[in-house]
Amino acid sequence: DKLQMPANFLWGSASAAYQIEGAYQEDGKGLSNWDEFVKLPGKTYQNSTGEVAVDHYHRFKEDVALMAEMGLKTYRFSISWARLFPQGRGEVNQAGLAFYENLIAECLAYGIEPMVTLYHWDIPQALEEAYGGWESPQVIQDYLDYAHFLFQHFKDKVNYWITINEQNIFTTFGWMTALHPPGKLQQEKLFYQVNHHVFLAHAQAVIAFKEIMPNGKIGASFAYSPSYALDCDPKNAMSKLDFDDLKNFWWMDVYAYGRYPKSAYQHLAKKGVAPVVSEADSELLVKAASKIDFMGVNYYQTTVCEYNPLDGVASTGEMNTTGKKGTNQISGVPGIYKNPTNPYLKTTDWDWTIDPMGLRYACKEITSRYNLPIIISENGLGAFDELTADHHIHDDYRIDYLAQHIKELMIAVEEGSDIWAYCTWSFTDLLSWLNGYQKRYGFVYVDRSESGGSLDRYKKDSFYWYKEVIASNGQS
Ligand code: BGP
Repeated sequence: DKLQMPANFLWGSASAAYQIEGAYQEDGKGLSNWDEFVKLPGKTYQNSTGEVAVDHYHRFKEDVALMAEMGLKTYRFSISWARLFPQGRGEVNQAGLAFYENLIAECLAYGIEPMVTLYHWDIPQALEEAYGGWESPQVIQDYLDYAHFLFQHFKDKVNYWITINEQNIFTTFGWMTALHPPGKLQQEKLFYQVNHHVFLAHAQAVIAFKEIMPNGKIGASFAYSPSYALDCDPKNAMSKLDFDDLKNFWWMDVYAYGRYPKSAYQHLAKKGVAPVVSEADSELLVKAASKIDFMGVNYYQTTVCEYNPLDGVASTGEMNTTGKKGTNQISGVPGIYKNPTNPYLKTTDWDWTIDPMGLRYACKEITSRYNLPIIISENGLGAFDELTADHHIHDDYRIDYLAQHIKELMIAVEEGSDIWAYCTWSFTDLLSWLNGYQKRYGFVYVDRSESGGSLDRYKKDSFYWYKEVIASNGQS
């Protein structure tokens, strides 16, 4: 029997406001933390910024027309909080709102289901300055007001909502490895406190949402990197268990159950860095967990776990941002785990493992642990693409990557996972946060480099291929 996707399966593609829109100071938009962060030299590859990005703000009609030509069923994008609320709160900026109204109308006109991410890493700078952004519990009310406004405004138009994109990544990079704003290093206690605020903001939004749109669908998108124990040495198996509690279940358990994994919490409490969880917090988190509709999964790679002695490697989380293989650092926490390379897997030029079966693993794990439907909200291959003289991009490597992942996803469905959507990262090429414009993910090539470009769009070979995948519901 051939593998099959459900008839109403949402084949999609994803993006995020800062990486695509540009127009960073237009029509009354306020600045975000990222607008400020990229001004600091050396933070991004060749100091690339999203000031212009791929100018989606002005070219969204052209981009959505390309989506329609491809037959895309859903388009996942994020809203720039500071475009809507330049001060982070208060009066809505009508011109900013009009952009999203038009974008959503354009999608709906072509029968493309909009999937909206409320927060994809760009917090209004005004809130950073007012009270330190996510570091203060004040952010919870402001995020809720922002979310509430959007739920009310788009309740008849948007069915799918994602509260927070990759909470684990933006908090780790922001407060542990200093790679993202606010650029803090090893602030472990603050890191867990910030996360607690994000969880509470997410939970408040979920509860508010269900009152406004009882039939709408809401969840968070988690960057899930499933882990494998290096081997059957019990020490390594234990390191995998601890790794999962600290790096995966710490987030997914809160979304799905409303509580932190117990042994990880105890470990962090002993260290004096666990967040304080009041009874009211607990109630709120449990209530929200009972109301989420799906687990959003951004899947790129898997991890290997090996026991790490007390005097072992302590990583700062340095990353390969050049696309020159082999510049990745081994990460680890002394006394708990380290993450050696996986000899069975190939890697991308940015040293990310390529593991299609890991996607099936992720789905099965979530299905058995949480019994929730799943939306794959991101998956894709970052690569150098070459535009030929006659304007083609022969990205057979991307086709190969996506085809293998889709096949594993279909097996996951066969094996019992309830998967609603598959969004590739990304539709057009766009800014990679730390890796500039040379690391490309799109079906549509955008002529731009760190220094600029015509911004013209060209369909890659993968564009025509995915179009067939959608038309045949995964059969080809
Ligand atoms: C995810 C983010 C996306 C996107 C993607 C690719 O973590 O949610 O915004 O950037 O990763 O990552 P990168 O751009 O680092 O290659």
